[in-house]
Amino acid sequence: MGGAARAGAARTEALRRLAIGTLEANWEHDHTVPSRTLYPHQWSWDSAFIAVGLAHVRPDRAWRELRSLFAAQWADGRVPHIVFHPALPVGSYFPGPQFWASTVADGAPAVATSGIVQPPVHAPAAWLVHRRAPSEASVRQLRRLYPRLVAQQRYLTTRRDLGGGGLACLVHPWESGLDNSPAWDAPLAAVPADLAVMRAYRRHDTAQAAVAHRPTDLDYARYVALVGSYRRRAYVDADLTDRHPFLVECPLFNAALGAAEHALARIADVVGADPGPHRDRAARITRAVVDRLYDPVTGAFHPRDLRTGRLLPVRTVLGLLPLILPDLPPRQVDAVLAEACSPRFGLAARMARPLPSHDRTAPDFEPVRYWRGPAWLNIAWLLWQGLRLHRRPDLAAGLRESMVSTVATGGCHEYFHPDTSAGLGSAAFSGTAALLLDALAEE
Ligand code: 9WN
Repeated sequence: MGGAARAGAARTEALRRLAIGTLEANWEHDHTVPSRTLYPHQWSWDSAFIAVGLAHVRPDRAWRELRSLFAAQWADGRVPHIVFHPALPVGSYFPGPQFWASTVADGAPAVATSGIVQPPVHAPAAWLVHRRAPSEASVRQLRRLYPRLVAQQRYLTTRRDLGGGGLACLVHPWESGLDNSPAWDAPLAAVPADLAVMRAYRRHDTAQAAVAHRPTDLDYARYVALVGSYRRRAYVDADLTDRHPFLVECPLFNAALGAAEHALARIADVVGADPGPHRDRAARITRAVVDRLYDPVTGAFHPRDLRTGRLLPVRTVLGLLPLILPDLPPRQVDAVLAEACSPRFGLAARMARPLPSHDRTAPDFEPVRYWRGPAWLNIAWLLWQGLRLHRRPDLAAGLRESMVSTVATGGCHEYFHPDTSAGLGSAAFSGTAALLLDALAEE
């Protein structure tokens, strides 16, 4: 082994140990907390990413992670974005269980949860966990999860199809996973909110992380107002179109919805169910993503604001994620690649800087504020999946190396400075650890 190869192997080993140690320290009896300080409960899409990473080291925990999340599924099929840990003291997270008051809603589980959802990345995650080490036990796990994954899809494709065009509609920016993305600025500005309201609450996040790295108080006033609007309707989706002030169709969320049907078709094959309906639904969702969210004029995907009926012109990393759809037509694949490789996002076979969460050339690009510029490993990982799916090994390798070197520079942080890769947010973040493990396994 030459010197460079030895250094490479040592880097891989050190990063693997860091990632495994982070996941171990964040394991909490039947799930992994995203961060002990900032996010001490269980989060929906984090758990899916965490399961993908755990599959490399503790497949038993990977299944446990998914099972514990789906144990909190509501009767209508929704998988809540937070499952609260009952033993934690009041004030360990805002907004906590008292604020959401889920247990009074019809069909909510006994355990306290939030009432909203996050991108449905769980079926592909379950499929990846199985594929990593297929066995009779993993087929049994798939069999248990399959009806729950189907119910999750049914909820999103029926009750949440508020626009009537075959896509799921988000009722809160938290549902996108990219909370304060500039994508949501315009629809959020229409949400009536009073900053003074925040005096009644204590934000937990700004006690743990720098204020300049987090959403603003005005953002939070609106987040709180939106939860209030949904909670007053007991989290019932019927009639939301007339009454709820935030209704958007997100390209990432809906690409995940379509990718989930593709994964379910594969899972159905293994568990002895009919994959046909999943394939049909997958094709319909991909068509709807293209018809409703692709703008031939800009050559990019944009979120749709159902309150105005228009596409939101802002270009964020959300617009690149339809690449995770295996049946995305070649024209849109080319458009996404052109957008990703443009100076806006800087994707390349050799990347000088990590993939940002927002257009680097935009005037409202903010390099340290959460989803308004910083680089996140979960987003890079999703795009990496898309690049491999659409057979761009050169770009996939460039992005993978960028993911690994970002963590090598910044540590196992929640997000990273998009120029320097300095670590930001939580310093021991499970999602980063898990997806790093997956990226390292490809070496
Ligand atoms: C609100 C847990 C979650 C992630 C989200 C990320 C952040 C929560 C917050 O943390 O959101 O859901 O309190 O800011 O934006 O993607 O799932 O890691």
